[in-house]
Amino acid sequence: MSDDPPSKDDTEFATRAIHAGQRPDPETGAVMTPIYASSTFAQDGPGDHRGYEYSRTGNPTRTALEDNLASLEGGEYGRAFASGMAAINTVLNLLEAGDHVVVGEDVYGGTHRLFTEVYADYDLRFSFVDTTDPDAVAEAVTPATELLWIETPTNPLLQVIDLDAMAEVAEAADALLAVDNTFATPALQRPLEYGADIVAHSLTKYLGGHSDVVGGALITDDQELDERLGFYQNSVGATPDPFACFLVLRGTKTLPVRMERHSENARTLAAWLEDHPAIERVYYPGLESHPQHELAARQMDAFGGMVSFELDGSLEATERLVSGTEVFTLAESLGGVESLLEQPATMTHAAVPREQRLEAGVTDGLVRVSVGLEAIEDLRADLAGAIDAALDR
Ligand code: P1T
Repeated sequence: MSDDPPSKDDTEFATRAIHAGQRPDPETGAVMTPIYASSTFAQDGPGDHRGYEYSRTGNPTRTALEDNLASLEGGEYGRAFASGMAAINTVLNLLEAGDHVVVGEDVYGGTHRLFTEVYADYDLRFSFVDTTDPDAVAEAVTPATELLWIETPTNPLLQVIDLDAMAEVAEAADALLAVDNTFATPALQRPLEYGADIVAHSLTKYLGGHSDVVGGALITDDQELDERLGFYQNSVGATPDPFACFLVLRGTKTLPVRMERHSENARTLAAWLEDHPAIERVYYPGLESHPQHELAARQMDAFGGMVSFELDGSLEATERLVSGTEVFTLAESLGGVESLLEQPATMTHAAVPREQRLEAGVTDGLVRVSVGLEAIEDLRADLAGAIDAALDR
């Protein structure tokens, strides 16, 4: 047996969260990766550089983040972007006019908008389908299908999509499978293990974890695909600055610990909501009543921090509820240490046409909560008070 310390690439997830892509600065010993606030890099001769030329193309702080994210997703290659939408946009850059994309009908409203209001004008075609039904997904495939785009769990209905089944459909269609893993994070689910070609993230959420940075990422195992993504990353230029990369790197160090507590708090809150007489329906993959609970238990290491529910009351009562909390803040976004709540119909999914939104199950009375790391007793008491006040009880 060798006495050598284990290579950091072979270590467990919690260790890689802290160390992957990083090492003490060789010159100064700085333990934290420096914020390389430099737009350009000196060359020793024309074209003779030390790995970096210009910060849109590459920056050492960004490289540390990209390597860290790739390691956490179990992939070879990571690319960081200025936002989640910039990352998603880059996947669509791979397509050509006339190509067809099969998309889950329950996806982030901004993703829906990018597909239908930007890329439809470039003659890309989209079919929105119920991705909980692999047969429906297979039936939506046409000879022009080049991409299958899914989220799991979905935003905001927390549907869980069978990654094995999606990889099978994508392979049979000779199409790429891209999975937006923002809600689960690699701490709970690693889509590349199931055969996904690309994993997408909004780093703004759990990976950043502190609601203080906007960013995005793409991870793949395929070198050629990574090179194509890198070409668009550099050509389009929606890249993150080194300070944003530093903040996300700081966030990923505590990701496993945070996800454990987010999941614990969310599970307790979801179970309490399910028993509450004023709550019509609760969406949380950790509840046994969730239609894909068994799949979630198989595919995820824990059930995450997002819960949605429907109040047994009017649209006005729902608006009073989301406006009436004190610990939960009424705001878009998710995945920070603090608890947030919002009404998807008027906020995160307002860009989805009403009829399509209702068809997908995103009702006017739906409330989405991002369960933070506060004491669960305070979260429960806050929601209980807001529900009573909203219903005038
Ligand atoms: O906001 P941005 O970093 O550009 O990420 C977009 C995005 C992509 N994918 C998913 C699953 C998302 O939830 C988001 C952003 N979502 C919100 C802002 C929200 O409140 O749902």
